[in-house]
Amino acid sequence: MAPAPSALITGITGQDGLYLAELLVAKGYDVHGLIRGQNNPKLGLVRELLPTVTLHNGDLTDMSSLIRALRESDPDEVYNLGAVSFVAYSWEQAALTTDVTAKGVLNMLESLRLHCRDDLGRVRFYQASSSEMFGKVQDVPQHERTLLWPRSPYGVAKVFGHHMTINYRESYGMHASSGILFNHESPRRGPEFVTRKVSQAVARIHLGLQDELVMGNLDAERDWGFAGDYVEAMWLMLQQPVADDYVIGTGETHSVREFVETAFAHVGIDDWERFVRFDERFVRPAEVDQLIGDAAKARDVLGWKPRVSFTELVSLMVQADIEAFRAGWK
Ligand code: NAP
Ligand code: G4F
Repeated sequence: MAPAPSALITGITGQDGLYLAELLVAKGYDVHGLIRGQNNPKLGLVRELLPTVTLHNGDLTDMSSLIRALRESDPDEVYNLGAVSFVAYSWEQAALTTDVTAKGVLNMLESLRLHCRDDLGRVRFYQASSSEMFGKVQDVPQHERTLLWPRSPYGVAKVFGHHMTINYRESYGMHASSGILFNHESPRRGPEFVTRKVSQAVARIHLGLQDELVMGNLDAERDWGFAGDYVEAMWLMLQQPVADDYVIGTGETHSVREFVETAFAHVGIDDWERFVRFDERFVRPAEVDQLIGDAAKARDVLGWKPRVSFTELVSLMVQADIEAFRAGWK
């Protein structure tokens, strides 16, 4: 019998890292994760959800820790999901964002190149690229050949990582793929992102625990999908004989206003405007006005398509938060 394939995931404590690790464990992989910090607050959660996963201490800014994690895990596949991923925060700590989200990709690719030595195609690499790279969009919808025009330090950092991944593929023949993923959400989404901020607030308002929701730009439009669907696309990319880049999105766009309206509708509130207040603090120095992905290549080559609709996504997030807050009362 062939040995179980193995995978190393950076960013295993994040939304996507948890879903991807669960998917790979279910597929029989020997899963390894990189975890940073001397006392990471997510360690308990990872151990509880993923008891069979082996964790390695490391940080994307510390190349020797990456080389060590590769040596210890000896993976067939590496998924580089680790990043400073909150766009608004990237203006406040642009240098840190660059070190982790941009240079961290180079550190990982270079560590992998050294690890693989003379068999550079041996380990397959996935880079978590982002629709934020399209920024001031030059095509509607956006596809793999759309010109990149990032609008935030985060977007600029992701462009670096994206091109570096392509460069290592072209320079060294590495099996390095880049997934250009549009926004994907879930009950595991960090509370700083707009969808979870809204789902938590609506749940709390419904339960009488909060009376207002303070928001920034309600006109921005995003192509929102369910994270559980999107990690399958990551895995499918690394199962292809030839590495490539793929856009992953639903092909639908909705405004933040629509998200808020749909979330309130889930708890039976139609006159939602009375709960929502605007605050300049949440407006960004430069905005990405509209994102909508054309995932035709992923559909045709990978056979991937999203399963969860926009309305289902909003409802499942609000409902999960209602249940979580209720459970907290017990
Ligand atoms: P997330 O929940 O914010 O998770 C980010 C992960 O990166 C966390 O595990 C975090 O670890 C880790 N990390 C941060 N700094 C690190 C460092 N210096 N070294 C190693 N790891 C570090 O993000 P996500 O939503 O799961 O997204 C996963 C990846 O996809 C990210 O690269 C993100 O930029 C990209 N992406 C996300 C979306 C989306 O809509 N979710 C769309 C396109 C691309 P700690 O827990 O220790 O902080
Ligand atoms: O939820 P967001 O913070 O996500 P954003 O900026 O689109 O970035 C996410 O998706 C990217 C893929 O396109 C990822 F690469 C990235 O890592 C991250 O996962 O904000 C969405 C929109 C923005 O236009 C923002 O201005 O919501 C608007 N917004 C309005 N009020 C708000 C708020 N965003 C947040 N976080 N908080 C608000 O109060």
